[in-house]
Amino acid sequence: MIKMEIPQLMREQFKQAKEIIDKSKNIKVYSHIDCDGICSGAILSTLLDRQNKKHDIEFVNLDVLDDLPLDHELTIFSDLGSGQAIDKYAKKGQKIIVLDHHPPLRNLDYKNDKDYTYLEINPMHHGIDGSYDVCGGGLCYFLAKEYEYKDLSWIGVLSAIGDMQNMQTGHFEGLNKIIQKDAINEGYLELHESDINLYGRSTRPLFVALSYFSDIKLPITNNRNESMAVLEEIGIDEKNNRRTLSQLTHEEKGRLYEKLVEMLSKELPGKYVQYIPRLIIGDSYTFLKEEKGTFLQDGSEFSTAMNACGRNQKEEIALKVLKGNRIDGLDELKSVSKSHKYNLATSMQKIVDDENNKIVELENLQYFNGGDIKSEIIGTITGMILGYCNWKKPIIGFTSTENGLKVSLRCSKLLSYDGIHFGNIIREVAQEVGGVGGGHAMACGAYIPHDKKDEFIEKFNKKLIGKIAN
Ligand SMILES: [Mn+2]
Repeated sequence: MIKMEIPQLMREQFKQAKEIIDKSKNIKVYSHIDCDGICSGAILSTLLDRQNKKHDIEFVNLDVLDDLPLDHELTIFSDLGSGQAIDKYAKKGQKIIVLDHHPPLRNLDYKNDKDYTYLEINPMHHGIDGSYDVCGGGLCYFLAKEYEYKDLSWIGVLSAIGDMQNMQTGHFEGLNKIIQKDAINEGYLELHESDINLYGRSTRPLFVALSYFSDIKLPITNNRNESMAVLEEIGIDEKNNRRTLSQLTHEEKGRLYEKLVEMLSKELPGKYVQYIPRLIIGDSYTFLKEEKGTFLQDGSEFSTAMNACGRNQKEEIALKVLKGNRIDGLDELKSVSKSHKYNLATSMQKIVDDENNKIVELENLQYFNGGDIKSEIIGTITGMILGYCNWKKPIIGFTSTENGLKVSLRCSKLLSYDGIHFGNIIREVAQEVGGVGGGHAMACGAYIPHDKKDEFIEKFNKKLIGKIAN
């Protein structure tokens, strides 16, 4: 593959952004509430601190952006803005910078006829993929690099992990590779190429980590006894020393890999067999400046903690930790993560126990009613439910909000490897029923009118005809 560089025009845009910041005194940053958005905000805020620039930072949902009054000399939007009418109320002489990787509404020439300054940096204006090559935090890092702040590269890597930029191939591509290389060179990151992909590689006993394998429902999925039996069978002495995945030898990891391949081969229809290695293997990331054995060391676990903050309106805690506070910031982060886990577990239990909330399976999809589950966690819950139902079809969860019915979709990675992009499908179907939607290939969502649920399901089911292996 050809090595990707930042295109010349984009390079100039980063220089312009720096000039705009250098000349501004009164600055506001709006960023998104997920891991990528929080990392973006942390990079920008650190950069502004180091320039002695006073600034406010606010983490927001996309829906507030279309009617936003602009009250500052300079407003910076990160990980959002490209798809919203953010400059509706821009006044003469004001300045706007957008650093976003989502599909842009406006083109590159948009700024030319305005009496305010408008600079939008979006990879899609330069032929660069915003799903796999760079995300919001990455763009913010390239701006920080204009100031020589390469020490912030690890936050760029974390943002890309949280944004699932490596989901298709198991490793980073494009501009993300440059950020990864900077983080390694600066001594912040250790890359483990083609590791076994299990969540909790150094914080969970291996049999527990294994029981969370839920992309395809296997005998070990949600079954700790079976996981222990499997480890016993392949000679990994589990009972006596309760090791984590990261403590296994290379040879033991090899045996575990073979066993997972064997189990998956039994479950998968022929057309999916080619994807088995990608389901098991992927790069893993260790942050070298974090304390050994803590959850901040592992890229996936760190990003989960960032998302937990976003889902519980505690972004300021995540920001504090990313900006360096590992004392009370870390304690607060632990307690948010803990109560988040508890909320997920109790919400899950409600659905599993409730007779009225049964999972309904149609020809090409399955769905459930989330009842009063908070809209912030319905996506995560939907992902967890996937481990209890038919992995060959996507699972859709619904929950009621004051802005309409929130829809969340999750599916097995296999469906996206096979070329289905549910983010694009949900956008189309949501629009057809008068809603809005979008997102990733295998994790996405929408808001639709309350009375359009049946129509949405019917249209969605029809759209998938011929795409799902039954
Ligand atoms: Mn993002």
